[in-house]
Amino acid sequence: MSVREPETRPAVRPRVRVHRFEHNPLVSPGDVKPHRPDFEVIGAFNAGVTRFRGETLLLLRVAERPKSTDPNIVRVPVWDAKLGELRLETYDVSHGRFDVSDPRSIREISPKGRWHLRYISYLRLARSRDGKRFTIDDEPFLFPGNALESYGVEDPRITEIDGTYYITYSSVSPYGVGVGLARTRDFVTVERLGIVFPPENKDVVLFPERIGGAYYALHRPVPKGMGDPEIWIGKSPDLIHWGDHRPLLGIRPGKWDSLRIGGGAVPIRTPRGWLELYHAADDKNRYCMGAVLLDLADPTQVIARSEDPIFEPETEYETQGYFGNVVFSCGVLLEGDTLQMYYGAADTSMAYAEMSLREVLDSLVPV
Ligand code: MAN
Repeated sequence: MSVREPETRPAVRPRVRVHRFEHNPLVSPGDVKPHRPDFEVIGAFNAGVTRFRGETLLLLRVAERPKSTDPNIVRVPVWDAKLGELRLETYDVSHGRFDVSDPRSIREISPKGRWHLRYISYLRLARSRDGKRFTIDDEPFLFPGNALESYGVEDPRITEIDGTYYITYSSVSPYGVGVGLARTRDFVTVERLGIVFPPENKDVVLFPERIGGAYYALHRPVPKGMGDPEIWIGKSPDLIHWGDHRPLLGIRPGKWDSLRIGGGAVPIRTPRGWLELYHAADDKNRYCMGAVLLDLADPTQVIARSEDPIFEPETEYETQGYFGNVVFSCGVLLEGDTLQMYYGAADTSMAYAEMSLREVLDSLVPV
């Protein structure tokens, strides 16, 4: 005889109300001057955010490619560390020898064919007094500068610790995607501290304070063969050397976070725990934002998590673009009860939305 399980109904959770800024996007590719005249800006997105000397700073990921008039010719920009300049690799895609199914990359169809990015990304600052109208710096802030960054630097997160601003970013090259660490105190000069997580890893987010004497980071290794792209947590005495790694948060088959997940914003300390806003893609590569709550004294412990996304691509600037159906936040500020979310939309532009911290916390389901 089989015993029927009692029917478990999910508790009805209040939905989080999201208020998008009416003049979104905040920054579009057309607002950004390319770093050289023969290039065009195709994206200004996935920015890190912080407050600095009374201003809101966005550290934009700017993606540029060489201007082209011939659709059969793809020119791939690569930072040549030996020459100390960009080199353009040219591919004729008219003979069907290349896989161009993903607009972001190109690969020769052969057993040894490697992926190349069709653009190069670098980091550039935008500054604002009101958090909405931004003035973009004329010069890049962090441009690819070594062999481990030769395909670009992407998706920065900024964490302030004791007056120093630490920047983690994807460092993309033929060696794979690793995570670099840099620091600045003035947003004028910047010092690289090297690769802190080797390939393949991305989405590294540093906690803003020591916990029990140690620094903590969320990171996202990409196992090949066994395992999935999921969020891990690691510990460090000095932000450079990382260990005691553990899986923290997994994908959930059949749900909005079924394909891959990664840390998004710098964790926010709340009375109920560390609130982390993370991104996730489903099987259709649709990127949404959700949240997880971690124990204040031991952030390796998950307290609660979003059952449904709290924020998903809906508007035209989120569903259409270089890579559509993407909302991707690398930074959220807290003002009273308001979470101020800056986010990349469709790998094209930067946008802004607000939500209530209390509503987000109330929406989470204990795990
Ligand atoms: C990956 C990264 C992000 C990008 C998303 C969506 O997670 O390359 O930079 O925003 O994919 O394309």
